[in-house]
Amino acid sequence: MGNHAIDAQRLTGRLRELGTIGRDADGRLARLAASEADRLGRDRLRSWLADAGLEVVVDRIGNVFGVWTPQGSGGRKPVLIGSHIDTVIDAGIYDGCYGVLSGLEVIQSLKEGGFTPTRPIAVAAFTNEEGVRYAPDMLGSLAFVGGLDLDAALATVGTDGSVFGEELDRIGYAGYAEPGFMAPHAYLELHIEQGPVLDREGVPIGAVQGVQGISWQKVTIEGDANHAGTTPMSMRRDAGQAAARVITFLRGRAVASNTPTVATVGCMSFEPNAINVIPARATFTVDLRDPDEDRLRDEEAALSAFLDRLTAEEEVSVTVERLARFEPVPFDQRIVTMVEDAARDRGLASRRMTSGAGHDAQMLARIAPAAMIFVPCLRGISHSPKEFTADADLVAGANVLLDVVWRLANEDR
Ligand code: HGY
Ligand code: MN
Ligand code: MN
Repeated sequence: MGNHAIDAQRLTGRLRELGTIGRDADGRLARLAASEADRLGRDRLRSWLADAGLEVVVDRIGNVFGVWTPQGSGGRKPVLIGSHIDTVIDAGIYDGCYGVLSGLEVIQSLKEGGFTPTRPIAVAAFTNEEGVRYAPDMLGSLAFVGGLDLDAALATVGTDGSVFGEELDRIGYAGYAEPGFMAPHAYLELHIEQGPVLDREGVPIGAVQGVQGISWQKVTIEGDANHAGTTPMSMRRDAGQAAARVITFLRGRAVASNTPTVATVGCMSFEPNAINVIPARATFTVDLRDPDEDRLRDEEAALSAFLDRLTAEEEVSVTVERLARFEPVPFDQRIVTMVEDAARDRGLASRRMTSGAGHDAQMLARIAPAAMIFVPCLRGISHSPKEFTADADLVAGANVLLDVVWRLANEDR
C-alpha cells in the first residue's frame, strides 16, 4: 500500500476542529461522557462519517460506528478501527480523537482511491473510554464485548450523581443496535503514546504488544469534625491527616519498588471542607497500575493492609469501593508484526512496547485479534492541554494504520 497515503490536511484539520468542540467556560477541553459537550463532538463526528458515505450505527451503550461495506464484501467479518472522542478534564486534542479520525481517514481515502477490500472496514468511537464521569473506564467497549451487563452499565451513577443511561438518552445517543452486533475480523487502534518513550528515543512508531493492568478504587475515611484551634493533636480523629498518609505511603512504595508500578491519587475531597474544621471525612481515588498482575495484586494487598493500620493508629474508619479492575492484556503478535513491517516499508523506525494507559483495544482483544500503533507525544505529556504530537508523526502513524488495515481487510483466514 506504500504508494497510497491518507489526506494529511483533512486528518489534521478535523483533529484541530474537533479539539475546539466541547470547551468549558474557562476554555478547557472537557467532553465528559454523555455530557452536552460530548453530544457536540459526537454530532460533528457523525456528520463526517455521513460525508464519507459510511453507514452510521449507534448501539445501546452509545458507541458510534461508521461502516463501509465495499461491493462483494458483505457477509464477511469487518476490520474494525477504533478509539474514543470523550476526554478527561482540561484535555489535549489528540487522546482518542486521533485514532477515531485516522480510522475515518483511512476508510475515506481508500474509498476515494477506488480501492475495494474484500472485507468491510468500520471505525468506532467508543463511549466513556476515559471513565472520568462514570467508572469504569473503557465502559463502552467493555459493554460492546459483553464484559459488562448492559442494564448495569446504563444504571451507573456518575461522580455528579447523574445516571449514565438517562444522560445518554438526553443527548440522543442511546442507540438501537445491540452491543456486539458486529464481530470484528481484527481490531486496530492508533493512539498517541501518552508516555515519554518514543519521544525520548526519537522513534516515530510504537508497535504495542499489550496494556498493563489497572486497579481503580475509591477510599472514604471517616473521622470526627472538631475545632482546629482548640483540639489538641492527641485528641484528633483527623480524616484529612489519614488521607495524606495514604498518598505518601503509595508514592513511597511505588518509588522504592524500582519496578514499572505507578500509583496516583487523582481526586480528593474533604468534608466539611472548612479552614478551621478538622476534616470529618476524606474521599479520594487510588489508581494503581503495573504490567505484572502479581505485582499489581501485591500493591492492592499492601494498600489494604495500610488502611487497616490507619484505622488503629488514626482512630478512623475506612471503606473502599472498587471502581475498575483490568488485568494486563497481551495483543495479537501477528498484527504487532504487521505494524513493524508496515513501518519498515515506509522507512519508519519502530519499537515494541507496552501501553501504560488503558485503551479500548484491551477490551476488543477479548473478541478479536487486536493491536495498537503509537506515535510520540512531546515530552510524553498527555491528559493535559500541553499534549502535542507533530503533524508529521500524526500522518506517519495514520499511513501505517492504512497499510495494516489494508492487509487485514484483504486476508482470507
Ligand atoms: O486511564 C486511562 O489509562 C485511559 O486514559 N482511560
Ligand atoms: Mn485514550
Ligand atoms: Mn485518556
